[in-house]
Amino acid sequence: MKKETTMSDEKNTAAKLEKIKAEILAKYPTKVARKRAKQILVNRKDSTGKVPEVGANMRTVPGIITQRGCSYAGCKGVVLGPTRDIVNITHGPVGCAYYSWLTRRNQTRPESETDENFMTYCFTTDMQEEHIVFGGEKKLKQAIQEAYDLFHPKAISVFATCPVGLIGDDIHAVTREMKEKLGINVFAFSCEGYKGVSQSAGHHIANNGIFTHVVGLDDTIGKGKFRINLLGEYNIGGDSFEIERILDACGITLVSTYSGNSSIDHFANSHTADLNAIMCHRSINYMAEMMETKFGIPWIKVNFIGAESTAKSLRKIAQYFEDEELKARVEEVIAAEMPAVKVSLEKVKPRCEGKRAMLFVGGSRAHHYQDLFAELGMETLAAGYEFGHRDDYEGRKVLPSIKVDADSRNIEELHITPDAKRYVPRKDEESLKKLENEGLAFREYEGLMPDMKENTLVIDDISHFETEKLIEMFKPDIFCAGIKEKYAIQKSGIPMKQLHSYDSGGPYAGFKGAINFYEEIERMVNAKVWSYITPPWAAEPELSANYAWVA
Ligand code: CFM
Repeated sequence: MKKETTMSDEKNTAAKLEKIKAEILAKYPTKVARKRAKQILVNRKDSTGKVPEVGANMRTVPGIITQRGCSYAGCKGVVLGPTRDIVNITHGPVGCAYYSWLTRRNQTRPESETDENFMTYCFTTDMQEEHIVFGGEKKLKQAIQEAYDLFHPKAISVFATCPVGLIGDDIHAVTREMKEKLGINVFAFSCEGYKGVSQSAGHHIANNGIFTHVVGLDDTIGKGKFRINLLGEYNIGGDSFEIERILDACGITLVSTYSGNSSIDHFANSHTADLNAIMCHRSINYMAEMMETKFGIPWIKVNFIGAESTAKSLRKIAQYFEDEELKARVEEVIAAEMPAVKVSLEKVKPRCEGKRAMLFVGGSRAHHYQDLFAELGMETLAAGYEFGHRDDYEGRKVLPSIKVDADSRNIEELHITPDAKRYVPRKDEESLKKLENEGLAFREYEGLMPDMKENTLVIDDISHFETEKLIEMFKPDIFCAGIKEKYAIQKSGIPMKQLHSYDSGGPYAGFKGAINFYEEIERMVNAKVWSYITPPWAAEPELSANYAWVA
């Protein structure tokens, strides 16, 4: 029989979590502990329903092993990486290009045999010491010319790595010159790795660059009565393919996805859509805002992770278009898809119910995947983002109170105004108000914390040490994070699921994706294999080695 939780139980849990937090902080020097204290919170609403303020988007203390990546990774890898027909050149040392080459499992499907796919290539200027000393602009020009001669792409983009910013190569002047010379779209991103405090800065820089150089170049209004863009969906493990299948079945036309399974032509035309549906708020909310201001396209938040969440998101889109036929079609699709979901859940839920998960991923998945675990009857004990901002945790209502620090001020904010000819509000304020009164929220994202159960732990930018501590103290049934954490967690005897690359699995979005996820998690949380492992540090707490010096 399920035990009912009483008020005093909850107080006990809260006190226990505060104690765990204190234990973790006790290991840090005072200054570091003070900073981390703002980033490690017990999730609790006050009497007005407000969640506590979280310290987020702050610099990681040097020496702490963080999960975070860099600005270049966010710009080149995350936002531009999944677009198949732009030649993306990394201007920098070869390592930056090599280690960001196809590591994210984003898939693509060219529409025809003549449609290019450059994603399998690794383009780089391979800077050497002489370019660092004497400048790399000449080398960059040569690289752009060479890429053009070999591939004749529609567009070439250039991404700055740390040394490029340090030596001051003017990559924008080079791309302007080459754009004129070659007659194709050539543009650059000043996304040096050190900009901002994480890959989040790179997302913003990527949004600004695509908006400035690509969006709005093609005004052709395509076919379809219900035309939307899907923002912040990157087709990891084929997620976009599943979402496309569902939207298609509903009769909803996808003008562009940012940027899973996308082409530069989709971006160029995306300002003709009538709605922006945002999956990953963190990486792409800037684009939604700019498109609304310049072209009049409203945006709503959606989530296609989880079968119920998918159904809810489809209903939201149908509600926006205020079309009875579309609403009926969406209900038909949901009704056709749900039986298989139910069959799967009936099979796996009894073996998952009550198990406990921890999720520490990026800037949206630590929230979205809680829905999938909830569908399995599993509890999320602790969660957090690598690089989310306060609005991702607490909701967009806190935006006006976020202090802009020097690191954020470093990232350009574009000042967008309505387009003189092409600004067409898709709905007037009155219709938006009416829809809002009917429960459809525009320009709104509630954040991870209000949705998460109270008396759970929320940790921003979790460190390796904290990860180990959580595992030791809670022994969760599954831990979700990335490749850097994977093996240490498994060696601790806990099943580990990568929620960035999905290991080799997926898709997990949409209805079919949900079934894939249920079945995989059921296998993982019931597999005993990890508990049989004796980690190397249990047998030999300190590894020793001798330095060998060969003269
Ligand atoms: Fe958005 Fe992403 Fe994520 Fe992200 Fe990422 Fe990713 Fe991610 Mo890895 S854009 S914030 S920068 S949903 S690569 S597809 S999985 S950290 S939670």
